[in-house]
Amino acid sequence: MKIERIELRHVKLILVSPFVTSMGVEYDEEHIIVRVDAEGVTGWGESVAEGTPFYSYETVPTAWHILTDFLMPSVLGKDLQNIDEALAGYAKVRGHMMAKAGLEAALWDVFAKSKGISLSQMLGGTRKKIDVGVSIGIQDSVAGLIKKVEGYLTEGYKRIKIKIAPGLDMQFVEALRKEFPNLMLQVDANSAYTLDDIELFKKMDHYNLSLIEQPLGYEDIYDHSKMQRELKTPICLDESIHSLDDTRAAIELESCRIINIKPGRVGGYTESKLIHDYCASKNIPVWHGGMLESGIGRAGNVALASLPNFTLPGDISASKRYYKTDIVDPEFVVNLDGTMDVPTKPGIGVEVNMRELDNVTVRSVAMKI
Ligand code: OSB
Ligand code: MG
Repeated sequence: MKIERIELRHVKLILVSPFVTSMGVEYDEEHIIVRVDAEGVTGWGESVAEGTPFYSYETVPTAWHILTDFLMPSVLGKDLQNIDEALAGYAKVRGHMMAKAGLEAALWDVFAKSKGISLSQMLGGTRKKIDVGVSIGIQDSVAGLIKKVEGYLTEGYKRIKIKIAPGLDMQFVEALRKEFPNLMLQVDANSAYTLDDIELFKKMDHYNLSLIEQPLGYEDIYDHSKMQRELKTPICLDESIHSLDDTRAAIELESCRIINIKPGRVGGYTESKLIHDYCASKNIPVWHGGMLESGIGRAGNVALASLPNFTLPGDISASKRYYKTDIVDPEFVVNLDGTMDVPTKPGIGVEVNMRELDNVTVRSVAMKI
């Protein structure tokens, strides 16, 4: 495929409600939409670098810089036979996983569409529907949280994840477990704790949580191994895992028993698949994380989550849980049985709603041959 044109759009989507985590409050989500045109085929991807460097060091401006100055020039004008050729072209760029993943996603969409197959099929997906959960930000009150959870359970979601932060943790876990004894429940700390908080996690160990996500340092693997040793509940790593090598280190050190895969955090679908396959070989379940994506990124997440070792429900929720209007057609919906359909049409399998995309675009740039 001859790569003829690449366009970036800095988009800003307003969340339906503020998302509160140990990292701060988000009212809107800024990402980069990547469009690649090749031989009459248009592919779409989303870079999940955010407006702030709080989850990751990457931001929209750093990803924009890496994309326009290094990644886009390395593929533009090339006649690519496959995705690996594109990756080889920018292999010497270190880090900047979110920038890389946005471009790689658009290229996967181009190749899948050119072959007339769905992205799920091209990635090796085996499921027609995926199990989905919802990630709930820190609420003002326990009563408010219970109400939110009730609403999501009525919509069908299979499991609930709540964000926690020091002082905003046990009361929520205790109340939810009391109210919903059989609920599939997990917590995400986004690196807000240290090993000094071990007693708190030993208490949490009695509440039958499915997992505890990223309690310790955002680059840490070693301290998590010390904490995991003290707990029955599986630790799941998110922030600390950027590659297959990180995954191998974490599993060999027994730092976690579950891995959260986000293509943006590991540099794209190719690395995600390597991590997925390695975890499968070690009997480590994986699940698909989320970065409050628009429907473009979500479509890719749903396709990736259709691979066989994604055995736990993902942070992949309906479009309306995030945004009043999504930028794809049809929007993503959750079935009453807590599943989401994997698109079957070629590539990402949904159309981009150009009017809505224009509405949320803050700036754009295009490079042509
Ligand atoms: O830690 O999983 C996280 C959103 C932004 C940044 C980090 C995280 C999250 C979420 C939201 O938990 C998951 C979703 O997209 O629904
Ligand atoms: Mg997380």
